[in-house]
Amino acid sequence: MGDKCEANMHKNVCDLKAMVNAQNKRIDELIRFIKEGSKTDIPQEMTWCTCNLNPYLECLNPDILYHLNLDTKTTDFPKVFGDVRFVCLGGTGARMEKFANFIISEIGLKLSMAVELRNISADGHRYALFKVGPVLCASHGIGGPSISIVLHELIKLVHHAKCQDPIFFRMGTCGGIGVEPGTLVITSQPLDGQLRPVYEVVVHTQPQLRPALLDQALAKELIALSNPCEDGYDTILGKTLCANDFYEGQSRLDGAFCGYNPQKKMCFLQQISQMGVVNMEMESTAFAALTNQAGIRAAVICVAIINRMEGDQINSPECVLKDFDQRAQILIARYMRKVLFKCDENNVETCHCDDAPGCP
Ligand code: R2B
Repeated sequence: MGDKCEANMHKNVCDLKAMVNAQNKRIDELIRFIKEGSKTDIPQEMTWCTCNLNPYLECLNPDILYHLNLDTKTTDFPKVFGDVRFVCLGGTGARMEKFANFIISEIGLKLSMAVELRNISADGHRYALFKVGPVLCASHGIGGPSISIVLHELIKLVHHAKCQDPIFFRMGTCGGIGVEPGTLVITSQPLDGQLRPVYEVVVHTQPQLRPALLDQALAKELIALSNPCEDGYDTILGKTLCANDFYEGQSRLDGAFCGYNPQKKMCFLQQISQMGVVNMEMESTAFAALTNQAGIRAAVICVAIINRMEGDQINSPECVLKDFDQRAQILIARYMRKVLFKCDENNVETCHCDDAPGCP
């Protein structure tokens, strides 16, 4: 390793230490926010800045994004991915392929781009990745570890590609807490299983708590784009409990094991509901923490497929679940049209969108 690289690294390690101290301060602020509820605003600092990233990245030549089956030697990142404005993640490859096809027509891409739709990461055999114009669509699997891996690589991808202020979305399904199935939930604050607004990463045996913060302005913009009367369903903003498990971690009574009774379960659900938790899923803290660390604006939008106050098993018919699945996609497409074509569909006056399909 050259002297210059070593000196750079030393400086970057100092910067990183300063960043960790700043993050610890922010975690204290956040814990205060959670205790005081909505009396205070969530502290916000959002700027996409590659200076927050791993200082050792610059010394990698090539950088291999192993799980996405991409590397900086054989792919010209700025050329292939430089135009990416939105990175959308969802659990399965099938959902993301469907979303990629949907977005083609929603943002009016030419047919030739649709013909070229292919899973860029197919040979990695882990995640799916599709690119449709300025939109990247990636699958993330289930849980924090799975989404964390793909996010590390997607953040490096947008960094190597020199993307300008990319916005990240996670779309998915969730259990509603006192919320009717079909309701679209936008997360204001993800909480971990201990109800902390953080994502815990164990580094060298030591737990590090990373602030799990999402962009509040983006969440509000998304809510403003919903239209309950026309949509036929509600879109709400609330806290999300992010569990590390689908069964006991979410107080279900239908797992292979269960060490509590129905009263304990209901008591827990009531407790989190009173704290403002409206849904449960399994990726939001990791997603919020990693995007926040990179200074990337991000939002989590999940459709409730069950009201957990009423049961544990998901027994809605396939066609109902399919309809639910589209709801986050529709809202994200509206947001993209607004950004790409300066088109606010709830406010015809501000619409300058000759090319925009479906705009008034
Ligand atoms: C919602 O659904 C999945 C579990 O079935 C998980 O990814 C989540 O967050």
